Amino acid sequence: MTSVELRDSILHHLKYSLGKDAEHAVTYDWRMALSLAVRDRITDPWFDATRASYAGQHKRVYYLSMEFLIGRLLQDAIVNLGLLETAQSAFDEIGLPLVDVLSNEPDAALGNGGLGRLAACFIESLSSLGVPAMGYGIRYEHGLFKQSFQDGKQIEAPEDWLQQTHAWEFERPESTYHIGFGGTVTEKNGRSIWEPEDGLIAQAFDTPVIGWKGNWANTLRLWSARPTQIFDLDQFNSGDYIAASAPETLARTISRVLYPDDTTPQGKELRLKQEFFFTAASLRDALRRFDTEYDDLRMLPKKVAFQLNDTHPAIAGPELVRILCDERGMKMEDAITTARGCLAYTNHTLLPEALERWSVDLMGRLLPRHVQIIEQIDAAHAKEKPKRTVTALENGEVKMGELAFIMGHKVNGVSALHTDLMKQTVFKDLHELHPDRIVNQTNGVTPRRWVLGANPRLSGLITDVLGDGWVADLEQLKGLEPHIDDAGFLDRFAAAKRANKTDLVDWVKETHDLDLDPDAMFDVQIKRMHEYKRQHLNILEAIALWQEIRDNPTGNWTPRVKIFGGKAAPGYVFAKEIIHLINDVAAVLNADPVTSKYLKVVFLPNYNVTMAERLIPASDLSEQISTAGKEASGTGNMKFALNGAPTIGTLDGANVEIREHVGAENFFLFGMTAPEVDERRLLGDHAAQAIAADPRLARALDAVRGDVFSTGDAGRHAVIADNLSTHDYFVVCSDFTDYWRAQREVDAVYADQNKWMHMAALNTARSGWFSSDRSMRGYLADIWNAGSALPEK
Ligand code: 6GP
Repeated sequence: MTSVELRDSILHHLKYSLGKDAEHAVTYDWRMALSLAVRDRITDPWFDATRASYAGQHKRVYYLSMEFLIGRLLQDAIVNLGLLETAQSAFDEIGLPLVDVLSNEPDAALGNGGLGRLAACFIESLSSLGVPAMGYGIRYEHGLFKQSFQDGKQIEAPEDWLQQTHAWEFERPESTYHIGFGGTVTEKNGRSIWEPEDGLIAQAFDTPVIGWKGNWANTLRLWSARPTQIFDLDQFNSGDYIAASAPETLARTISRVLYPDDTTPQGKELRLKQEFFFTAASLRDALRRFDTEYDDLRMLPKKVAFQLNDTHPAIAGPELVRILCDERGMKMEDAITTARGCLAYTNHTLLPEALERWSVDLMGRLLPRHVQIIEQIDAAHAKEKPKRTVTALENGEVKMGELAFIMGHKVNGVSALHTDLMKQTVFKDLHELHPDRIVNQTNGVTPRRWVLGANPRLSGLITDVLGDGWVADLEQLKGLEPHIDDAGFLDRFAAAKRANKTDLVDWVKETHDLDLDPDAMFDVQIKRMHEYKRQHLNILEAIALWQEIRDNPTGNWTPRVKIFGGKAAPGYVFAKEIIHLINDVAAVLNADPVTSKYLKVVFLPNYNVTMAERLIPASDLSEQISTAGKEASGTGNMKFALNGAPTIGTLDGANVEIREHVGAENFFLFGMTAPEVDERRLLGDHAAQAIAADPRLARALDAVRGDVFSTGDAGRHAVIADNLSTHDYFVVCSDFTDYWRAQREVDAVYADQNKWMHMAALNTARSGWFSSDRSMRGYLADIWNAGSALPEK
């Protein structure tokens, strides 16, 4: 497509789809027109992919996920279609900067963090690999809340991405399913029949997801809830307008808002309804597609794979059994075996509080038949493993992790360490019963969005050296290694980083009126706020460093900017305290005339996918400092390494594998290992011991406890100091001293820019394994037994 053709298509959509004339069009109109013009280019490959999937009778992969943290889609689509330069020239002619148009798009935040972003990377990779696949989720009206700060405290406001038309989606008024709740189960001719009392309609909205080079496109199908009946006309006529629209309001509530909890579920009825709602609709939809092609249900495991993204869709097990058995007449045991053949489960966290459990009372009220079926699943499992069994139903609760495990033919962890820990801890008993069921699939990230799209400068350099094959085959980045010492390579590498940093500096100045020095080290921790991720360890180190610089202001300090970004779940009080502390510390440090040229702290509000795309290419140091054993994998860690930011980190999650790939000498390791953490906790006074042994730590904690960072409100951060000095479950104090040491090592290397850039470049060259294409190939081979529908090249 030429830029003239694209321009004409944009102008056509501006006029005929948006009803605007160019003279009066605002950025929003141009962005919509460009999106529609680009969407047109996706439609043919999308249809072709659908046809090819049917024609080849390929096995289909269905990725069931409560969250898809897709972010902005326009640039991604343009990049994958190879239209970036074309779009650039089209807008040069129109007379508008393309960046302004692209940044007009809202950031679709239909997820909380890692789990949701992973789903988005996976869907893109499946398209790039040409695998017939579909993502199924919920079309939340309101995504993750917007975060702002008032006096340093987090304020939440509703997110509103659907206020504007969503340019990418196609509404499917014909693709609807009735989803029931409640009611009774009756027996007729030996069959159980569930007669729900209430119900609502799930309606599909499709977003095409185009793969690299536009060769294949899959669908992200999101369900929206609507009532079976719009409103009660009698009530309306009698004047009771509110009661008349009650059923509508109730139904729509189901897809109204994303639960803002990351890794800690809330046992709320609405949440269970959301889970059943999207899972049941997705299963029905997939079975309808299967029925158009095959007439033998026993073919199901050969032709259909359902991946459960954590336990949120785990009700898929009993629901699929119910359909096969009650509705399609399969024998219960066959139904269980058939369902298991299709289902697999990914676990994303070992935090005990994160494992979903529903009271049997609640589930029985909403899904009476499913509780019966879960009992039968347990009974069948006990029969299969008569010696010693583990059940999903226990003590009046349904344990969704156990249910997903028992109903999945494979269960996977998301990094090597996490998978091992799964076997030793949460699923120890089940693993002993089914030693072949647990497999590892280390996470990955899509290079299209996280390198090519987000970091055009670095990508340009890589492509100059290697050609563009690396984009679809990220391990080719290894080919950079022999060039690192070529004349000019490191200079170009450093220049790209420097220019990215300058862009960030300009943006921070413009949006937050803060002055940052692009020569300072940009030390970045961006992720959800959680005690296990230990943002408080990071800020304690900043405080200690500040105190030390004040003691010795003429010392040879390496200038640093500590950048934070991340949201706390609205109900997670302690995480919000940490945000407050970081903001208060920032205010004091940044105003200090003596130290601020060496050390600044910035907490950027409303961290989201778009901000990550801006920050990661401009980062020097990646903070991955979770308590060992707690971060299942991490995926931000991979994005930083790929973009040439070495890690300071613990041996946790995928950090372990990143360190193996980039080399121990290119990774700043500190802290206890997972077994050491467990052992340390056995000491009742581990925090007190650590504080007594390290005067720096003691002094930093004193500053937190006192009024150094709480002008006019002395003691407002004492909760944090007290928590850390007493039980300190996440062993912040015990890891502090080694963290401090590793940070000083970072300073020393950074002071030698040649050495630093060498290390940074090696991080890029050796991180190609962390592509989500590699993850997807692993799932295809080890879990789904499926493959690409594209002809081999
Ligand atoms: C996250 C894990 O915390 C993170 O370590 C991992 O990289 C990511 O999943 C993708 O696997 N877990 C969640 O976001 C979550 O909500 C229930 O788990």
